[in-house]
Amino acid sequence: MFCFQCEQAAGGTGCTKIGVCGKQPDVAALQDLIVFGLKGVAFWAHKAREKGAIDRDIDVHMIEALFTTVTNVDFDPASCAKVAQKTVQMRDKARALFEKANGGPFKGDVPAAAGDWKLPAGQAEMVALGRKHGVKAFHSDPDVNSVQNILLYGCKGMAAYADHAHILGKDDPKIYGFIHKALASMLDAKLGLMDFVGLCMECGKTNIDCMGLLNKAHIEKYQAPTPTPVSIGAKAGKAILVSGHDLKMLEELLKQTEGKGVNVYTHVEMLPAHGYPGLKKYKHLVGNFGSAWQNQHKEFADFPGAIIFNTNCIQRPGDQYKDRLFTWGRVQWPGVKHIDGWDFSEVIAAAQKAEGFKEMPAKNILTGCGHDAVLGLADKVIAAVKSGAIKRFFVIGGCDGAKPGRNYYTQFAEKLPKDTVILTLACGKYRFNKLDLGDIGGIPRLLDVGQCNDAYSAVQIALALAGAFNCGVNDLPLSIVLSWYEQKAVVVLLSLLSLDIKNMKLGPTLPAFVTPNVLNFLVENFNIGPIGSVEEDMKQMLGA
Ligand code: SF4
Ligand code: SF3
Repeated sequence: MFCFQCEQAAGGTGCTKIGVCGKQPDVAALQDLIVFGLKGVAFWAHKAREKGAIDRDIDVHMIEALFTTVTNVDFDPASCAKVAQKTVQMRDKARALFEKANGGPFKGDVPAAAGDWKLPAGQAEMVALGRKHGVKAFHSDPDVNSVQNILLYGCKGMAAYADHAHILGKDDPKIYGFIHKALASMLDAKLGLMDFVGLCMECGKTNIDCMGLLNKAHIEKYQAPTPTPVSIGAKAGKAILVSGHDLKMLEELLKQTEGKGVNVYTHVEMLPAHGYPGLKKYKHLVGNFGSAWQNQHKEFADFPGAIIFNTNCIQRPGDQYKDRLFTWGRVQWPGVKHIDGWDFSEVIAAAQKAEGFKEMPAKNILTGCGHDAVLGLADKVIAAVKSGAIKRFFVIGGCDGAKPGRNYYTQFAEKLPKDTVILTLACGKYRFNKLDLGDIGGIPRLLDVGQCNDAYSAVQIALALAGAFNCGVNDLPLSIVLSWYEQKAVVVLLSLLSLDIKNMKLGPTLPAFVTPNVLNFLVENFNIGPIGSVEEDMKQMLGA
C-alpha cells in the first residue's frame, strides 16, 4: 500500500505497511480501486453533462464513494468492495447516459479508467487490481502528480460536505458537475501543471458554494446558531454519545430518545450542534463529552453508554467499548454494528443496558458564534476595533491530531495578548476551548464559529469586516493559523487560497503530497508558511 493523504502519513512521507490510522493494506487497495473507478464514472458523467444529461444516482454515488475514502471513515473491506462494485455499475450507467445524449458511442480515445474493465468477483482479486492503481501512478511528473492529489483530496473533502447537504435535502448540480470535471481531468494527458493548479482553485471556490449550501441547509432546518453555553459535565442517567458532523442524524436520534430517560451528548465536531435552536430545544441534549478524536480510546472507555459515529474520525475500537459502539452513514469498522438507515433503537437499547452517568457538574464552554451571531454584534465589534480595544483577530482553526507539535495551538491561544479575539472552527479548538480567555467589553475573546464546514461562516465574518472597514481581507487586522489533518482541511485551505487570502500559517507539518516545487509555488503566490515558534510567529503577526 501507499497512502499519504493525511497529516499522519508514516515518516512524513506515506504509509506503506499499514496505515498509522489503522487502515489495512487491503482496504487501502480497495479505496485506490474506488478512486480509479470514480475517474471512469467522472469521464462519462462529465461528457454526458456537456450534452445536458444528468443522473442523480451517479452524482450521489460520486460523493458517497469519495467520502468513503476520506481518512478515518471506512475501514471495512467488505463495505469498500461493495462501493467498488457500485462504482463500476455507475460507470456503465454514466456511459449509457452519455451515449444516449450523444445519439451514439464516443468517437475519441477512452482512457483505461473509463473503459469496460470488469471487477473481479473475489475480494482478494479486487485488492490485487487496486494495488495497480495507487496514488503514485496518477502521473509520471511528480509535480503534476502532487497537484492531482491535492485536487483529489479537495474533491474528497468537498464530497463530505456535499453528502451532509444532500442528507438534508440540498443538492447543487454545479458541485456534482465540478467533481466530475475534476476527476475526469486527471485522465486527460493534454493537461499540465497549471491546468491542475487552476482546477485546485476552482475546487476551492466550488467548496465555498458547497459549504454555503450546507450552512443554508443547517439554518433552514435548525435556525441560525446563537451563542450557547454547553456543559462539559454529565447529568445522572443513561447516555448516548454522538460523534461526527451530521446534524440530521443527531436530530433523528434526539427524536427517538425523547421521553426514554436517555441523555444525548456531543463529541468533537458535534459540539456546535448545541448552538442551533432546532436542536437545543431537546432538553435531553445535555452536554459535550471528551476532547478531540485522537483521545477516543481512553475517553470512550470511560463513557458509560452507547456511542455512535456518523462521520469521521473513528479509530480502532477498544474492547472496553466495542460492543456499545455503532457506526452510521459512510463510517464502518469491521465487527462494529452499522446502523443502516434511521432506526436507532439498537443504539438506545445499548445505552439503556449500560451503566449510565452519575451527576458530574462541570463548567460550560461556549459555542454557536456563527456569522449571524457575530455580525449581530457588528457595531460593537467595529467600535472596539476603532477604539483599539480589539487590536487583532486570529482565526485558529482546523483539525486536531495525534502527532506531537500540536500544543503550539494551545500555547498560541494562551499567549495571545488580551486585546485580541480568536475565531475558531473544527476540532483543533479542543486544544484551547476549555481555557478561560475572558472578554473584551462583553465580546468573548474566544468565538466558536462551528464545524470545519463553518469555515464558510468565518469567511462571511471576514468579508463583512472587510466591507465595514472598506478594505480587502488581507488588509484586515486578521491572521490565520491553521492546523490540518485530513482532506476536509485540504479543501478548506483551497477555499481560502481561492479567495486570495495570504500569509496563512499551516501546521503542525506540511503535507507529504506537496512536492518542493508545488510548495514554492504556494509560498510565492500566497506567502503561506509552516508554523514555527509560537513567540516568533505571534510577533510577526502582531507586527511587533
Ligand atoms: Fe496513513 Fe493517513 Fe493514509 Fe491512514 S489516511 S494510511 S494514516 S496517510
Ligand atoms: Fe477533520 Fe476528523 Fe477534525 Fe471537521 S473530520 S475537522 S479531523
